[in-house]
Amino acid sequence: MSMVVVVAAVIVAEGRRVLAAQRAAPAALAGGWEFPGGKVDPGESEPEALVRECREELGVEVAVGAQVGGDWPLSQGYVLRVWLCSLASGVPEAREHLALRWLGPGEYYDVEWLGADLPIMKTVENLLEGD
Ligand code: DCM
Repeated sequence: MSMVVVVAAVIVAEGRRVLAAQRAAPAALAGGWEFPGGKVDPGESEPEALVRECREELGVEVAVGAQVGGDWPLSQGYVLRVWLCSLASGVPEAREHLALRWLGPGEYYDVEWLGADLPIMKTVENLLEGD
């Protein structure tokens, strides 16, 4: 069975802040918070998809850094792959999300993370603590 790859960006800014985005759709996920991203298009590399999705959804250019873990489970037939990113230019705006929030240390769990994203937040917290 071929898996659909979804990529997501953990955009990290000064002060160990990470960008969380509140989904607008579908209804089952709306209101939940995620690391922004989306499906890889045919012929596109995963980092290319990450850059494109951040451009489309947030209006920013990102630089892709280290991958966070391997394959994160999503719903059946989907797998999530995640990278740390930094902002190369622009200020994120919610073009497709309901809202955006920068979360600093002590705030990482102030949003209702989607089930797939919560363990990623935990791993990222550990990574950033070690910096
Ligand atoms: N998804 C998720 N967490 C993310 C990114 C995506 O749980 N950080 C899920 C939501 C959708 C699927 O992946 O079920 C495809 O995402 P999208 O609709 O954004 O392409």
